Amino acid sequence: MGQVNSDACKKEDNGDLVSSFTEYFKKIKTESQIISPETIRSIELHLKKGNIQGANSIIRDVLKNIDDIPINIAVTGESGAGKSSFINALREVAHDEADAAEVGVVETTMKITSYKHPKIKNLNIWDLPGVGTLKFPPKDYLKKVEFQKYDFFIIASATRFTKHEIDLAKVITLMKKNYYFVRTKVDFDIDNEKKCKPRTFDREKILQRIRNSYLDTFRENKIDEPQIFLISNHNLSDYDFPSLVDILIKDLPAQKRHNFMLSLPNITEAAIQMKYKTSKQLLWLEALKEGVLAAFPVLNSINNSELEKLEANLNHYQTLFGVDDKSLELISKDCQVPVEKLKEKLKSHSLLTNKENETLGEYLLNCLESFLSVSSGLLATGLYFGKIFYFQFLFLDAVTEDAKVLLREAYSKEYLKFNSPTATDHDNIK
Ligand SMILES: Nc1nc2c(ncn2[C@@H]2O[C@H](COP(=O)(O)OP(=O)(O)O)[C@@H](O)[C@H]2O)c(=O)[nH]1
Ligand SMILES: [Mg+2]
Repeated sequence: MGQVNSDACKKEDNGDLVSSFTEYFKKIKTESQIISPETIRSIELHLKKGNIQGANSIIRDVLKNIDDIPINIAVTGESGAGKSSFINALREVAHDEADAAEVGVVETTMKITSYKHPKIKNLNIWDLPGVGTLKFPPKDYLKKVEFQKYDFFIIASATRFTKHEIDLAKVITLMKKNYYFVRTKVDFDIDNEKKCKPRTFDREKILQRIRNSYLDTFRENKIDEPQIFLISNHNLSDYDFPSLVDILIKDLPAQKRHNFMLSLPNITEAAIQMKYKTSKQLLWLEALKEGVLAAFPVLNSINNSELEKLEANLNHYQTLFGVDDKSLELISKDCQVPVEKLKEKLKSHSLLTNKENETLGEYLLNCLESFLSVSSGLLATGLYFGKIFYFQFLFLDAVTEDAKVLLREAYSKEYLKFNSPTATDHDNIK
């Protein structure tokens, strides 16, 4: 693709810039945009008037806050409801890790504990004792737990929701905050039914029956029919957890979505895709902020300082997408596959290692050429970004693909473990 190597391309053109920006953000559903529709409109307006500086200054302001914006999630429910397990699952922390929330501990005090997300530094999940534990009226309870600081409340239960919890939900609404009822341990209900009534077992019917039983309680207590999410903390990808995540993202203000989406565990391809989409939006904004070039940059020479930047960027993406060395070691232990075998399946780990008979610059350029030829849009925009951004787009694609490959591998290992009596015969990745 001669286009990539070419040095002299189109002139800078505001028309292109406006339409590319608008086109790009129009394609993203409003509920997953990481900047508000008003901000998008005002950037567009500046671009239309040819005021690139004005547009850049808005983008700069947005980007300044996006990484540091705090997210505080409250998880409340009676002892045994599965709060600690839920918090560990959200943070992708195993129960036996040092900073895990302790599971199976009976709470009798008003102790509130906060858990930092291991990768998203300003995301905290708060483990709150149940409103019924100390028999506080909901208003006093909310005052005690400093309700203002939370973005939303998860009200968890493994059985029925008590009158205290339903009243709490009403007061949370009065305080203009969102709450979500989460019914944990549905795997338990499903397994029980399967064992007790193997012949008439119908998973969907059971889930619907559980859901309906709650809707009746909510109706009786005169609260607007809220959604209830049935989940298993032992298997987040199953049941309603993915729908809960979709709703949470939609309900969050745009500027909080980026960090929240990045914090999600890699439980499904859809979750990985969400991380990809949010990172790509951010990269577009960063590239625009740095300024658009009049010509396509020369890509096949990379100096040391650029290489350092690229390495840091690739490591950052690998960590966020759970394909860094540390994560691979954990996966290797779980799946009992050597790290080196896993790496053979992944793209991102070989991107910055030296190649024989080829300089790193030439190698990356080749990767980039094939990447740009399939990822329509980046060149079709008529916009040219700084050199580093093309590599970042390439890295982002590679780590996304790697995360999906690992998810499939992990799933196939689990599948083999549970379904094949001779699982060990198949236990090596081919
Ligand atoms: N089967 C199943 N067990 C769960 C689930 N969530 C939690 N548990 C178990 O329920 C018990 C109490 O969980 P924990 O997270 O400590 O509840 P907490 O007291 O609300 O923090 C522990 O033995 C957990 O392993 C779930 O979704 N499914
Ligand atoms: Mg607990």
